[in-house]
Amino acid sequence: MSQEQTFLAIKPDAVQRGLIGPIITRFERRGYKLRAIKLIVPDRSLLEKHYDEHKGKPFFEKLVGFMGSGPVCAMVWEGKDVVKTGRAMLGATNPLNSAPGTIRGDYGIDLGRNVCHGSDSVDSAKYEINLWFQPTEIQQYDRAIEGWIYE
Ligand code: DAT
Ligand code: MG
Repeated sequence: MSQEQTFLAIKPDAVQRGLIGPIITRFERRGYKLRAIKLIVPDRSLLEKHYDEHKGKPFFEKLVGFMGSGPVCAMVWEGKDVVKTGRAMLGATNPLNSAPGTIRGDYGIDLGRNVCHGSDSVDSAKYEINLWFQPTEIQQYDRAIEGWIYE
């Protein structure tokens, strides 16, 4: 079983709206394991690296300004296929196109307030986890319920 990891960040809008708990609960209930979590106001240098692929696009400055406007809840989640499943749980980038039942589809309306970030590939997850977390901030632990989640 491949126990991959993904990087999730609950964005400043969702932190302000009290959505940290509901978002974490969805991943916990699904069976995924929380490996790291912290509240952080990301500085410009971190955000430029995080959103490197969008540098030069018309929305880049607004995006970086928004993401640095307050605390973000940064997390590492682990489990089978968690990168792809995490993206499915988030929904489409634009909340108006996100199906009900997804995080963005249940909690968001505007593109620039789309609640939560999730890595889009295993490679970008590795890059983002390394960018946002020190190795000592990522916890290794066993869960007694593992056999009730995975066959
Ligand atoms: P995602 O967050 O689903 O991976 P993305 O990587 O394409 O989406 O874009 C990063 C963020 O930038 C996205 O969550 C919201 C914002 N964004 C994307 N496209 C945009 C656009 N056309 N106008 C304004 N903001 C945009
Ligand atoms: Mg993206």
